[in-house]
Amino acid sequence: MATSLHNLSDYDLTKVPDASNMCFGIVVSEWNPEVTGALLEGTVKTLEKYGTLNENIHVKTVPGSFELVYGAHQMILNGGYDAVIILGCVIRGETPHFDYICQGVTNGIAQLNSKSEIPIVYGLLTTNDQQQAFDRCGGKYGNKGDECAIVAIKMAKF
Ligand code: DLZ
Repeated sequence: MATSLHNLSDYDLTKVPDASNMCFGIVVSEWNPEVTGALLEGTVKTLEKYGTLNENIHVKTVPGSFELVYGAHQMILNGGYDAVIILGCVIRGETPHFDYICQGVTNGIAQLNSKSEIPIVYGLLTTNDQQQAFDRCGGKYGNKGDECAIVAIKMAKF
């Protein structure tokens, strides 16, 4: 979770492995595109910063965050990736729908992670409003995309 004490884009540069021989799959949700676009930009930029070739970063889109689980599963089945990253943003509305989507995605990704041979990195922003999302996709709390890229590199090396 991002707080004033923890910026999503802050990490120890010396502890990030070289990613030049790594290949990553990214699944991005089309809902809240101004947020998920910024998450994707941060993820790709940080993967490339540590050496991943652009041609080894494969991006697929899905209609909404609920479809991220299916998208990640398909990428795993396709093979060839060192890790798969999911990126989405669910913003609380007036109905309990928010809770069902967040729970569905979180449980689905956790289940996939426990049986998959490659790690899946959880880049789902779950916020009460749009401003909280903007604060976490390149705003005052950094970019969760940066965090996901670093986690993916570290977990690929694990
Ligand atoms: C339906 C819905 C709603 C209300 N809100 C969001 C959201 O804030 N973020 C998001 O990524 N997706 C949302 N969706 C779409 C669902 O994730 C899903 O695509 C549909 O329920 C169809 O399965």
